[in-house]
Amino acid sequence: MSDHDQDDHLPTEHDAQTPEYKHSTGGWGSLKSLTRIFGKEASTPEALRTLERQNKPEGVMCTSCAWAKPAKPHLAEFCENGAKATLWELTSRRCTPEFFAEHTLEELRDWHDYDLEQQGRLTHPLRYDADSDKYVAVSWEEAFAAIGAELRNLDPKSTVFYSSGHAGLEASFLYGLFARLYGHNNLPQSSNMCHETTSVGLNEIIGTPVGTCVLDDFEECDAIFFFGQNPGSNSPRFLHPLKRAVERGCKVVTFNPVRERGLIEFVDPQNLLQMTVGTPTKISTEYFQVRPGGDISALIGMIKLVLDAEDQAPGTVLDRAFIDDETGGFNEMREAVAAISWDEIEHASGLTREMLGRAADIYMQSEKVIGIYGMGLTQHVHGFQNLGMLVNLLLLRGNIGRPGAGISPVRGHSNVQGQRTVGIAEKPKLVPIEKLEEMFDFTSPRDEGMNAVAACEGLLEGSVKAMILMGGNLVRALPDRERIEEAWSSLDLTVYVGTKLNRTHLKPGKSCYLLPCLGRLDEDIQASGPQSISIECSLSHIYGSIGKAKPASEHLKSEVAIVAGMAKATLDHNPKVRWDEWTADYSLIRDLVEQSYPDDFRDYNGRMFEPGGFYRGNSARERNWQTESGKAEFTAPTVLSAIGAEEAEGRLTLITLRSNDQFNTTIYGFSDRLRGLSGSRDVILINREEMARLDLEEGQEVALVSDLDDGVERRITGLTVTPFDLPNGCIGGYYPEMNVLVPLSYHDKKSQTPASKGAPVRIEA
Ligand SMILES: Nc1nc2c(c(=O)[nH]1)N[C@H]1C(S)=C(S)[C@@H](COP(=O)(O)OP(=O)(O)OC[C@H]3O[C@@H](n4cnc5c(=O)[nH]c(N)nc54)[C@H](O)[C@@H]3O)O[C@H]1N2
Ligand SMILES: Nc1nc2c(c(=O)[nH]1)N[C@H]1C(S)=C(S)[C@@H](COP(=O)(O)OP(=O)(O)OC[C@H]3O[C@@H](n4cnc5c(=O)[nH]c(N)nc54)[C@H](O)[C@@H]3O)O[C@H]1N2
Ligand SMILES: [Mo]
Repeated sequence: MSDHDQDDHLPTEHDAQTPEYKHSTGGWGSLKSLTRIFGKEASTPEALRTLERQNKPEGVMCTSCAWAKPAKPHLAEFCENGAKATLWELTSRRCTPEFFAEHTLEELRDWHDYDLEQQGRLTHPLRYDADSDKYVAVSWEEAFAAIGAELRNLDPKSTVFYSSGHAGLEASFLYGLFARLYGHNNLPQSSNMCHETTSVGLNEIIGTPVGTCVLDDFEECDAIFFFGQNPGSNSPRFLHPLKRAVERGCKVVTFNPVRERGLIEFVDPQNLLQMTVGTPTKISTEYFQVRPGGDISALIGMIKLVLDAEDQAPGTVLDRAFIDDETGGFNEMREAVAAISWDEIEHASGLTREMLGRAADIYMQSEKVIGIYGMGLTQHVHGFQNLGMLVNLLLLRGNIGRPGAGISPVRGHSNVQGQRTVGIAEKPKLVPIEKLEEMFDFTSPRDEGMNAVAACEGLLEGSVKAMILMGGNLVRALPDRERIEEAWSSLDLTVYVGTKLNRTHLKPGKSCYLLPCLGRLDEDIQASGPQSISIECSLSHIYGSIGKAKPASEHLKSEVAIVAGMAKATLDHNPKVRWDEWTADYSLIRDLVEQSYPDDFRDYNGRMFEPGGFYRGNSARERNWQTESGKAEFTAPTVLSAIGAEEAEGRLTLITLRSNDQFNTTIYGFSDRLRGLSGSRDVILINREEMARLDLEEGQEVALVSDLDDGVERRITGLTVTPFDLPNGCIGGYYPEMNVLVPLSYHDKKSQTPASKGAPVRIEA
């Protein structure tokens, strides 16, 4: 079957690909998977000590997802994936200059991504030597001086400073400041491929770029509507408040083309009684396998039914006062919805009127409703309309801006939201530019910088000359991977700040440095003593985090120190800009953040270790709508599906999925335990009816080709046909393997978030 089964370092727990998984999320399955990783990652006792402190007040904040950390944590306040991330970072394996002396980059490019990261933590700053095609050790001084010299030679506007959402608020604030002092706003971030639809969309319609809920809302809500977010794999600690909500009678209504385990049932690994007796908690009251992109129509259907109910019993269903006082665009939305027929809705959503009636009934019977969503709504060409329809539904009954209700995007990387809060943004209007200019006595660039898609376009056309990556693995994570990888080598300068070796590091620009940083779990000692950092979660709370693990090597530097080192070597002296003092004492950086964002970060240093984090507030939660109109805006639908390509004979919609055994481009193993799959990630998932229609056999090898008519050939071969319960017309595959097939130009209309859940493809037998 798979090419990985023979590998001895790979999991052997589920050798066969069994689409029917019998066990719940959490429970023994997750403990077993953890034990497997713990052995495999060759971790240290340090790792166990770290896990004990994970996500607790005065502890260390998980490096995995961005879910909130409760004020009263569990004894073990981490999930399977948080533990994996910790073990992954605290491995005892080391990727040293001796390793690089033995391997050219050309040779390493033949390795599997998994094997690259398995070499362990990077230990020394490295310079790429083109003559030998190898990385060689270099001193920090030499590296900074060379990077500074290159940057001084380049036009700042031709350089790009990327952040993956790993680095803390302190390093991120300095990184954004460095970019602006140097002369650009080219600050793309991982969220550009992720929740940019949220940042742009929610901002336009309710005047906030982030969600409006806090943890307490989950203790009060009567119903949760879940669209395209998979907590079992991607934010497992969320399963605890979810389970508590269900147990006190809250209804959960789920829309997802895949029947995801964590949304069906849950066994609490922290609850010994439940583990031994083994009765799982049923999570979803209703589970609808919507067609990919069909959420717009599903929501239109529900909105229609709510409006009908109001017509039948006027004054009993809608929150009229709220709609009149707080919102705009209701009538336009109502007319647009009325013009759409049930046939259209049923076709586009793949759901019947009766099913949507059940969902609408739950909505109308519930006083307090939360709308949850993730990549299933954001990564679409009409992602904005997805969000618009969900917000419409909530606004009808005043479900934004009161306790127990609201809209809650579940964010990805642990500090992805926070980085945006402190200035990682390509749009200067999102940053207090004037204040920064005053504080640091400089003139900041006012023109809009590049987001991830614009940076790729610049790379392809040759106008981008340098890429500095604060974390991330962009040649894997970006759409149109093959074209991007090819163009990458033409860069004049590439600087990679990371913890472990990845594919992108094997693509050097003409001048290239690989700089190893401390991870968040590592002890960070600077001139004034041990340092702490801070992060922001999905629910807009800020938490201090203290790493205590012994660093992988004495040569590592913190991200703060690396940003400062590069900046000092690049910029002219400015007495207001004190890189050395800031590096010596991060509390001084927090003072600067507080000065720049006084409302959000009041008494930052004083409050950062408050149990449960401190809340930086949210305007929409207070019904203070910071939109153009000053109101919350209804959105009139203009499309029936979020998919950007028309339906056509033989055309299928590809949804790219994550397994519970990966964190983005980091692949921990080849098991997708919660979906009952394992062994290989080079598969296409497809239902048996489609298989018969397309004349495909289980286990057959096929190729997948892009079916977007843009003249670019995109193809992946050697994929194994694997039967899986999905709606007709769509297939599933794994991210990042499938990124070759997601076209760069195929993205959300407003935010340019790549449409990774809706790429048009064709199967070639
Ligand atoms: N273990 C683990 N945890 C992670 C990550 C990881 O890779 N691994 N990544 C982190 C990051 S950066 C992020 S952004 C988050 C991502 O977390 P999620 O937002 O959960 O993202 P995905 O798993 O990509 O997709 C979510 C769900 O969308 C469904 N879906 C696909 N298309 C559609 C559609 O058209 N409509 C609907 N309703 N559903 C659809 C899929 O079946 C899937 O269950 O997770 C974070 N946490
Ligand atoms: N087709 C498809 N494409 C997608 C997605 C999808 O669902 N489908 N999802 C998109 C999403 S949501 C996202 S967020 C992006 C993610 O894309 P990326 O930003 O590329 O994120 P990661 O894969 O998390 O980056 C992993 C690397 O970060 C480095 N790293 C880890 N910890 C640290 C640290 O503490 N500091 C530093 N400096 N480096 C560190 C390590 O070297 C590691 O190899 O991919 C996007 N691409
Ligand atoms: Mo993400």
